[in-house]
Amino acid sequence: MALNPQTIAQLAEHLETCQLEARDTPKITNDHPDMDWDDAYAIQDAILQRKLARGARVVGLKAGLTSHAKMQQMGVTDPVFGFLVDEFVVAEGATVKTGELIHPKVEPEIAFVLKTALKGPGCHIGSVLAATDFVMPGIEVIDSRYRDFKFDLKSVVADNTSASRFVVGGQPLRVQDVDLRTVGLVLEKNGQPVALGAGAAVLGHPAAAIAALANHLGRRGQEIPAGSLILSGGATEAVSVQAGDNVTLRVQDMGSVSLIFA
Ligand code: 0L1
Ligand code: MG
Repeated sequence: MALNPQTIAQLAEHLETCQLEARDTPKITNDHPDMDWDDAYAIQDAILQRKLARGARVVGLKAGLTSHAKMQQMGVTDPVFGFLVDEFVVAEGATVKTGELIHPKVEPEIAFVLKTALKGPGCHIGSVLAATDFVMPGIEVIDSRYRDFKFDLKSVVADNTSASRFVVGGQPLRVQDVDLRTVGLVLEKNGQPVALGAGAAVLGHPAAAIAALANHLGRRGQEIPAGSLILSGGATEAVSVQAGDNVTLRVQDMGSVSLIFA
C-alpha cells in the first residue's frame, strides 16, 4: 500500500462527508497519484466502518462498470465493486430527494439474491446460478462525489463506486425460468424510453458480474454471504435525472420498478 492509515482514514472521512452533505470534490488521486488498488479498497472499507459505527446495516453489494456502454461512457476498462447499506434503500415507487444528492444518474440493473454463500476464486456463471435464489429488476441511483463525474477507477473504488440509492421490485424470477442473456429491459424517464438493453450487455451474462465480485472478494479472503442482494451493474449507459423526473425500469417477464425524483 502507498498510503498510511491516517491518510486512508482522512480520505474516507472526506469522501463520506461529501456524500452526506451532497458536496462534490476533485478526484482524490490528484493529491495522491501513487494510491494503489489496496489503498482504494481500504478507503472504501473505512467508509463502511464509519457507517457501521453509526449503526448502519449492510444490505447488499454491487458490481459497477460491468457493461461496455458504461465503460465507454466513463472511459474505463474494468468492473469495480462496492457495498450497499440501509441508508441507500428506497421503497418501490417512493421519492428520492435530489437535494440530498449531487448529480444523480439512474442505471437499469438485474439484482441477484443468493440462497447460499459464494466464495472465489474460481467462481463462474454456473456457480452463481446454482447459488441464486431469485433475480429481480433494480434501479441504481449513482451519484459520484467527484466533480462532473470526472474520475479514475481508483478514485471511484474509494468513493464506494458512486453508490447512493437503489430500489428493487417487480416480479422475482428463479434463474431457471429466464435466459438472463437475452432478457430485454427498457428504462423510461417521464414515460419515454431513454435506454434499451439486454442482460448480455453485462459482461456477456449478468451472473458473470456476480462471479467477478465473488472472485474479487475471494482474493481478499471474503465471500458473498447467503441471502445477499447484489446489483450486477447497469446494462446501459447511466441516465441523468433531476427533480420532477419519474423513472421506471421494465424488465421482460419481471415486471417493473419505479422511482420519483423530487
Ligand atoms: O454502478 C456503477 O456502474 C457505477 C460505477 C461508478 C462509476 C460511475 O459513477 O459511473
Ligand atoms: Mg450500478
